[in-house]
Amino acid sequence: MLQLYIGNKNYSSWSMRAWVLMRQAGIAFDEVPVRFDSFEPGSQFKRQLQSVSPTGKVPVLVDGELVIWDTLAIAEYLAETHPDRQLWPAERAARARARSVVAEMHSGFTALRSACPTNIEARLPEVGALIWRDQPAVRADVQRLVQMWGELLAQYGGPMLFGEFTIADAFYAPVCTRLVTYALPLPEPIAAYVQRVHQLPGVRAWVEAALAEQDFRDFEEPYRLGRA
Ligand SMILES: N[C@@H](CCC(=O)N[C@@H](CS)C(=O)NCC(=O)O)C(=O)O
Repeated sequence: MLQLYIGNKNYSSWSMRAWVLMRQAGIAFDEVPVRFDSFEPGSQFKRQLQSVSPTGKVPVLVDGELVIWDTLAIAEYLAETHPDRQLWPAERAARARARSVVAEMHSGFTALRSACPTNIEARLPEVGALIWRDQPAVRADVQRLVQMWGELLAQYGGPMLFGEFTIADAFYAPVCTRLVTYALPLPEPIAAYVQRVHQLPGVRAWVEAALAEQDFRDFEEPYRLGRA
C-alpha cells in the first residue's frame, strides 16, 4: 500500500495537494500524519521525517522501497503509475498547459503564499482587507489567478480548470481555501470555481478533517497568536 506522509491538515498546503489528488482520483493510500511541533532541526517533526525524507518536508510518498518527495514529483509519479486515472489532461496541448500552470503554482505566487498562509479553520476577512489594501504584489498574484482560471474555464468549459478534475485543480485547491480564509475579492465566475473546488469530495474530506484537528500551532498562526 502507498503511504503518504503529511503535516497538520489545517496548515499544510503542500500535503493537501498530494492528499486531495490521491483521494479525488480514488488512489488508495495509508496516511502517515507528522505533527507540526516546529521546523527546527531537533523537532519531533524533523526527527520523524528523518528516516524517510531527505528534505525534512512533507508530503512524502512511499511506495515500497521507493521514496518520492516534493509534491510535483509525487503528482508525476502517480500520473505515471495510474494512467487510467487521467491525472493530466488526455490531449497533448492541454497537458502541456496543465503542466505549465502546475509549475507556475509550484514555483510562484510567493506574495500570496507568504502574506496569506494556509489556515483552513480561520476566517480572517479583516486581515485579508488590510493585505489587499497594502500589498500590491498580493493583488498582482490574485489578478494572475483570475486571468489564468478565467481563460482555462472559458477554453475547456469547466467545471474544473481542464474540464474534468486534474492535477491542476489539486495544486490550486489550497489557493482556493486561502482565498476564502482571507476573503480576497474575486469576480463571480472565479468565486464560483473556488466554491466548486470546495465541493469536490476530496477537498471536503480534507477540510472536514482539518476542522476536526483542533491542533493549533502558534508558529503557523501569525494573525492569531495565542489561539492554541
Ligand atoms: N517544494 C515542496 C515544499 C514542501 C513544503 O515546504 N512543505 C512544508 C509543509 S506545507 C514543510 O514540510 N515545511 C517544513 C520546513 O520548512 O522545514 C513540495 O512541493 O512538496
